[in-house]
Amino acid sequence: MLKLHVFGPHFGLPDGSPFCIKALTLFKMSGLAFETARMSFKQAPKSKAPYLVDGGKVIADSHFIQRHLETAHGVDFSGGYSEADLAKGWAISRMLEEHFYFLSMNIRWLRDENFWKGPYNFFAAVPAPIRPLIARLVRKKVAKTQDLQGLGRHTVEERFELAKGDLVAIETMLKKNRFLLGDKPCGVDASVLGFIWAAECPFFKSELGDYIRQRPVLMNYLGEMQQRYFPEFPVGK
Ligand SMILES: N[C@@H](CCC(=O)N[C@@H](CS)C(=O)NCC(=O)O)C(=O)O
Repeated sequence: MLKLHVFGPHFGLPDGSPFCIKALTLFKMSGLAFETARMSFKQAPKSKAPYLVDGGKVIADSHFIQRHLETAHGVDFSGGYSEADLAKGWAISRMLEEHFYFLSMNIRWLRDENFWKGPYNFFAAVPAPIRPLIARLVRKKVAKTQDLQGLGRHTVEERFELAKGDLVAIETMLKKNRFLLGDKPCGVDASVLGFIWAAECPFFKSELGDYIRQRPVLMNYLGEMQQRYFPEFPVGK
């Protein structure tokens, strides 16, 4: 049995991590039977979730999980789109996963009002007396990552402008199409769903969430994808 290791539902979303929502969506698109299990940092090959256990193999990273489903299980995530369209899809997924993700993460992890009611819950398994200490240490690591990566050195307004640029790019594509590349969903939609949904999450106080909620094209897309793949997790709740 294919076992996908994730963090689990949080904040009204199918998972606390956009990468895990992406991987869950890929599985739902694939039609393959699978189970989910809680991730373990000891087992995770790259100390990150999601990862997939398939027989004796452990595959880390949502991209390599997708590739494994394609090569070992014959799943076609191309949606039949042309090479040129799939190239756009690749660029959009990298934009979301290597750029937008960090802008969104900054809002959740580095703002007190969001951190203590949000990501702090990820530390629930840590013994209570040292929980705040461990959480602060990890939060420091997140701040350092943001600083080294560079996005953390911008002002709040500059980060918002950059994130909005990503959202406008997606909205522009969605104005012509029901799904990112056309009238049927394909692999890149798993990524778009994960990252836009996580950023919209109304549990957090976020200018990105407020912005997305004012964009009917993005909200309709989120609603349609959620209904199709996660009917048990209504958008905006
Ligand atoms: N490139 C990876 C990124 C996965 C990732 O960054 N996961 C985060 C959660 S959003 C994680 O597990 N972080 C734990 C850590 O870095 O310690 C993928 O596509 O799966």
